[in-house]
Amino acid sequence: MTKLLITGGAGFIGSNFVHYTVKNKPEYEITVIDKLTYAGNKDSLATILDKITFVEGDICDRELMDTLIKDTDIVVHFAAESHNDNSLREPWPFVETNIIGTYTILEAVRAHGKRLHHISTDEVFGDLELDDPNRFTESTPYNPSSPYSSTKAGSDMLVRAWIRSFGINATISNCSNNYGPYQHIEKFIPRQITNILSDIKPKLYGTGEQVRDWIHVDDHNAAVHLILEKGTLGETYIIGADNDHVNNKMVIELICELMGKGKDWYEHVNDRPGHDLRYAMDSSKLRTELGWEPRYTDNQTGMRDGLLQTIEWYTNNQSWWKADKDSVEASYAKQGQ
Ligand code: NAD
Ligand code: TDX
Repeated sequence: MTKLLITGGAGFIGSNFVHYTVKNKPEYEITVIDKLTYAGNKDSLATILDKITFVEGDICDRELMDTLIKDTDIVVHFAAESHNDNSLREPWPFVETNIIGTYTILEAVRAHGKRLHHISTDEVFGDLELDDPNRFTESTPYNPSSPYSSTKAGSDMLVRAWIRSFGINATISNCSNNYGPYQHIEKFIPRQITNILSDIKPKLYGTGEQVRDWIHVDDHNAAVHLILEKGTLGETYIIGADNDHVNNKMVIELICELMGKGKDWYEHVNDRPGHDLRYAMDSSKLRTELGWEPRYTDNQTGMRDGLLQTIEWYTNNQSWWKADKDSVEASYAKQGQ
């Protein structure tokens, strides 16, 4: 058995990764380390808690991370503060977890000679103009806009430096916007689905012309496993499902339609300050070198099947999100959002 330490495994992508690994990769013995911040939820792992070891703790805790990493083979590092809107209200937790937390993991990985895969985002590249046909590649220069994306860029730079200066065995992936089950309802897609389920109109920031290159979380996690199995050490891989023709307005209209509402049953609210316009990812390296393909695709928006599955999950799992709904909406209402 290979020992896998998953940081942030009670969060959205991390918990889906743990489910995916338990189901499809029996060769791994899994330990999750998670601080259980407002974004972490142990209930997301409830059905598989007997198949994993769960440690509640902080990735900034040097002693804890040293002990855990000494006793593992591979670290997959998802833990982060992840929400742009929160980073505009209170940046410090982003600096602490994303930068100091990643540094702490890197030092333990270096001390014990372990393999690391670092999970990152397309937002490190900044944004493109709405009419720019270019896509981000592995060699696009970093140009982050928000406190969130700048701390993710900082964490990627630390990993790159530890690879070059200390020769650690690490890979990095930068993925576009994920959607799927277990995503916190502060985020765009689950916020709108749970709004409709709560009889609240969905909320579109500004004009809704902004483009996010959406990918289903299982497609992201399948790519991460492929990188662990076949990726070249020291390399960065872009992960994206070619949905850069879909803007926020189209997504909100599709959610309204799929949930039986008129396609205009939403309202415009205040825009996000510094709102990135367009993200678009060129994942050819991952596709040609490692043979990855997304499974959630279709001819219309590339999202219909994945959104239907996600809507069904939020409809059938209301106890997972209901308790947070009022406070999330109250906090957005203060910003006119
Ligand atoms: P999330 O906010 O849903 O989950 C983050 C998890 O990390 C939570 O369980 C939280 O409790 C935990 N955590 C936070 N601070 C911690 C700390 N100091 N110590 C230990 N655990 C801590 O985030 P997500 O959307 O699942 O994102 C996971 C990773 O993927 C992040 O690194 C993010 O930057 C990256 N990413 C996210 C997306 C996306 O669309 N959500 C896209 C690309 C990359
Ligand atoms: O209510 C909303 N209405 C709205 O129009 C919310 C919450 C968002 N939006 C817009 C803002 C963005 O253009 O939808 C888009 C997506 O917003 P978020 O879900 O907040 O995601 P984003 O800011 O794009 O960042 C996400 O993808 C990249 C993740 O949160 C990051 O962790 C990841 O790195």
